[in-house]
Amino acid sequence: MALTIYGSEHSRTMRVLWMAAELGLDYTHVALAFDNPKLKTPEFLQINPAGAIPTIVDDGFALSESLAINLYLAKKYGRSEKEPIYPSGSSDEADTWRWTIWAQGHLEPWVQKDLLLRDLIAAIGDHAGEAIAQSLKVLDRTLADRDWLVAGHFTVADLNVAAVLSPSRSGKLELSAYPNVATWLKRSYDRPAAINTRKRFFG
Ligand SMILES: N[C@@H](CCC(=O)N[C@@H](CS)C(=O)NCC(=O)O)C(=O)O
Repeated sequence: MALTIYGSEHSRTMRVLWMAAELGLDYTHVALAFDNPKLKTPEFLQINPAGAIPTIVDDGFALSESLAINLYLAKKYGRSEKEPIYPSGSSDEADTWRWTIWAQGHLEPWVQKDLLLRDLIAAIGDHAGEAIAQSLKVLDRTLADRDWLVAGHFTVADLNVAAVLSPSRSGKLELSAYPNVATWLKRSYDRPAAINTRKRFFG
């Protein structure tokens, strides 16, 4: 197996680095920043026509989109029989896709805007704040009766949603009204693979 992960740890690539650690994968890390001109060279555009990170090449197979990469890696390399990181069974699998698509489609756009456009929020009203509150309410309600989102144990669904709410983002959100989200996020980021990946790349 030869896996290369392209993308700086100061980007969405961090969620892929976390997944690689959960899976105990060896990989080559090419830490290109989001504004590195190499992303727009013909060589890089061949592996990701969007010229963005993260991108991986796994035994010659190129894939982009961070959450899709995590689904792929979890499905291909998740080995645990007891608590597979890529859940078995079509309903748990579908629920995992659901949480991933939800994180990408509903949560991330507003978390991202909240981060990047904080100074413009006054101009667009508090729509971002309201949209994030709605999503956090959904997540908090879901986590009221469980420790993990799917299958009764930590899965790629938790990793993908927690990664969208990474400390650099969620640290700027007021989570006191969402205690289940706060404890679940802590539980997720207290995992050895999360701690070790953050330590490895952020010191
Ligand atoms: N939805 C994509 C977003 C990829 C993305 O926008 N990556 C940023 C860095 S986090 C980037 O490479 N920006 C440079 C560009 O798009 O030119 C994912 O989750 O991977």
